[in-house]
Amino acid sequence: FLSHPEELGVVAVGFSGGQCKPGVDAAPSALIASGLLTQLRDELGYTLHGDETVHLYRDLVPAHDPPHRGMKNPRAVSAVTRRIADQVHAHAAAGRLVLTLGGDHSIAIGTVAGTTRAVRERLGREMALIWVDAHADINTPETSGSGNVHGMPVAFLTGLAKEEREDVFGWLGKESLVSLRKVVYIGLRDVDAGEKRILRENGVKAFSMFDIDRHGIGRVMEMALAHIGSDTPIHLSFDVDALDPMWAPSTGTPVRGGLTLREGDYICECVHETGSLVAIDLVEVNPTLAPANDTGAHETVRAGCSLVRCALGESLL
Ligand code: HAR
Ligand code: MN
Ligand code: MN
Ligand code: MN
Repeated sequence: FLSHPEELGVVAVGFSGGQCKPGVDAAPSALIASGLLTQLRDELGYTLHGDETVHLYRDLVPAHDPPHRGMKNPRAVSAVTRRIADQVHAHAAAGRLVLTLGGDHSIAIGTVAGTTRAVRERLGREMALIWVDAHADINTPETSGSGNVHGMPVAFLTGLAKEEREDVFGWLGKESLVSLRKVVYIGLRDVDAGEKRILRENGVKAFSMFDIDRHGIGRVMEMALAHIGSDTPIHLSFDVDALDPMWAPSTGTPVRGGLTLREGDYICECVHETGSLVAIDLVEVNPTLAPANDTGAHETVRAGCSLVRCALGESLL
């Protein structure tokens, strides 16, 4: 689906307004400082587009941003994700693979809107979304208990949550939405009651940690990719908290009982193997949160780099 599969559009997003803990905005710099982009260029052979400067989008964050429908920082998250959508769209429209380094998971409102629009325009087809996460991130503003928008991106991206106001996600048009039938979850283990109801009522394909324990990650990936069907462009949105805190402790909302690093890498390898990957997000790495020991941040960054390299084909012999 890519006219230039060896070209990588990189968007580094230092944004944390979709949740309340500072520090997740420092992730792109930490990932880049640990050598991720150099490895992609020198070892995996990608040509990189876009600069290595980390966008902070400070000019887009309004001084006064009171809650709207319970959402925190609604105008800031809306304006930043709208800008990200344009950045990602420009790379995808040029036929490049797109790598976005977050930031909290609210930024996926921008990344997925950008790719889904480009895929529609360029190929005339619908895109699939693989969401790897401990959380479902499908709260509507009304079902959310926290008001944090990083718990809502899938609801906005599938049209479950709608808003008229242009400055609060009203800019998300039909062309930016993904069908709920084309969303597949992997790694879920902390899903709110309202979210469970949404998943059930809409028959959303979801593989929880229970499914992974029962069938093994190999069989789960077969089923996940079979649901999507071959010949469908895939956007992979990977929340590092899908990994067990043993591997990725430095993240805002760690949940025990998660994926091993090897299972996470395997998910990325399988998606790469399809040849259908058009974009990947890596989000929720927070290098300033290192519970228990000071190697936690380093380990989390290393795990994030490994996931990205696997999705971009490192393991291919
Ligand atoms: N479900 C909870 C909420 O809506 C927590 C969700 C968020 N945490 C994340 N996203 N890291 O995956 O607030
Ligand atoms: Mn080319
Ligand atoms: Mn998430
Ligand atoms: Mn999560």
